Amino acid sequence: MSRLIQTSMLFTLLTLSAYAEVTVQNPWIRPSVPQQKVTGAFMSITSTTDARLVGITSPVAERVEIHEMTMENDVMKMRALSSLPLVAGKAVKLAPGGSYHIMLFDLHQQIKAGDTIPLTLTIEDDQKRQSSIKVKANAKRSAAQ
Ligand SMILES: [Cu+2]
Repeated sequence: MSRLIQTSMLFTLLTLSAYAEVTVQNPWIRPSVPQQKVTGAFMSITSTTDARLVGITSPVAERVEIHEMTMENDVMKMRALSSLPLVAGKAVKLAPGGSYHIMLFDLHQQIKAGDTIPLTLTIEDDQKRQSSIKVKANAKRSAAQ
């Protein structure tokens, strides 16, 4: 087989197996006080192709959940989602007071303002292939700080 054909076949394989490219902007986390066991994390996530955020882990927490806020009988309620859809090219905002946020449970340590907290996001594309993205969330009291 000629080198040219080999190269073009390789290129085709790479193109077919391209994973969703995901960009995370301004990841941040709320500082905690001593003994506090739960805190929230926020960010904006954009995928180049249709995908889903299917899980999050962090070394600082026993469990990390994706939460959705909904209005039920005039009361705001939150529930854990098994996955969060990421529509191609559309930024999904996880923000205080918004539709979605991330919650960390059973914190192993206090999170102090100025800390950098690692989070690993698991993304599943529309062909059910998973990839992970590591982000560092800045501990601060608001998105703007
Ligand atoms: Cu929550």
